[in-house]
Amino acid sequence: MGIYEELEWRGLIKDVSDPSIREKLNAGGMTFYIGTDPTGDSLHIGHFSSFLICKRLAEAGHHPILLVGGATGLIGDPKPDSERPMITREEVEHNFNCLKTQAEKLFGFEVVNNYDWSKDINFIDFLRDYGKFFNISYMINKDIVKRRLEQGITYTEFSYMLMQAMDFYWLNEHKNVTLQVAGQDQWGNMTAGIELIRRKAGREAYAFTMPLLTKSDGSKFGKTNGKAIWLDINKTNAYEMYQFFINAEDSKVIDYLKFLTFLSKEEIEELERKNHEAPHLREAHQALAREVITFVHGYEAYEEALKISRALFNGDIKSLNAKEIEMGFNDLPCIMVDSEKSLVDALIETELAKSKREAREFITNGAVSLNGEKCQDVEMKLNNDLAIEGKFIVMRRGKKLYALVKFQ
Ligand code: 629
Repeated sequence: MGIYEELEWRGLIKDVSDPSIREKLNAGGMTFYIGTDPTGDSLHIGHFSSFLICKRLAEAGHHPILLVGGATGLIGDPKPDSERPMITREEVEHNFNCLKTQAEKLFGFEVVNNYDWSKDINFIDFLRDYGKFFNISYMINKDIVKRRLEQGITYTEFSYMLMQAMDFYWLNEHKNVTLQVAGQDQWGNMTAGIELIRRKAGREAYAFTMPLLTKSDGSKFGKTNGKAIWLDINKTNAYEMYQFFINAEDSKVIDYLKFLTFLSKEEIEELERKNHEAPHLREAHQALAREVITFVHGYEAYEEALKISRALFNGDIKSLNAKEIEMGFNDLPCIMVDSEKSLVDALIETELAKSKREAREFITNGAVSLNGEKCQDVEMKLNNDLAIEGKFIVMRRGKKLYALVKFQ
């Protein structure tokens, strides 16, 4: 199986600009690039799924370049539905630095910035040297532009495809880049680049797209309750990432393994069998969480996430240290306490109980536990003597409702 066939098996090939790409990918030795705009201060799981292609192609003997768009980030790639709000230069620069550091650390490949070669092109040169190669009818026939023409699109965003085309041209001229890879939403921008290289330099360049990862209902993959899964551990901790993958849909978990991990065809087929025969063991989900978290945050972070999730599952809160408690309960109702608070008040303030009467009832019925131990004392006072490392008391009401009491 060549790399092309492997990518095909993983479901990673959507559109190809030319059928000869199969041979070219299997032969190795191409320099290629994939780009992202610094619209935020961290990559997320959506970026991750497309950026992994760098490693896959590098392992097959190609040379990757990652582009972070310090110039294109100032303009904004048109979204299908509406114009993007402009972000400040300072913000773009800050985001650029964050993404560059993150991408280098994760993938270890060369990172370039299109601001370096775009910033000095003046408007007259731009129109004479690049604008002449683009026919307006070609530009307005691009899917994204066509969709935007009705609600409106500014000249600024309309020009975006030329900037990305100029990047491909520049990288082709200066770094011998002959291939661009991206998610399927980038097809129009990439083919504009191929066109520019062909007309302006008379050379052939190539592109292929990968499908975007989706959930079974067709919606975007990579969010839980509207929150993105970030690769920055300070924005999404390893335990949250673990929960995200462990809860992936059964019908999609094999697709995700193919997209997001380097497990081999044999290993994934084995997991597919297990997922069929013994779905309750969730081995495929485990493998998915393990592989992605280990890649992004390292094996120790994965083990920590696993430990937290086991402790929470078994109600064994006391086996966790303060840092692990904080990770595991990041999303929960939390109250700060200076020195002491009655358990009854704490239950009300965290909304685990609606009234004093209800709170007392829960306590006497044995429905309340503190750090995993049942507490039936209605006069109970919470203070940092009870807290893990003097910092946290985890309150639980019933089977599933948790809240955190944090001491200053
Ligand atoms: C200049 C800018 C280039 C080449 C690419 C770019 C960025 C590109 C873009 N990419 C998306 C992004 O930045 O907007 N115009 O969020 C995103 N990408 C990864 C995948 C994608 C794409 O980073 O390609 O398809 C989604 O995962 O939307 O010279």
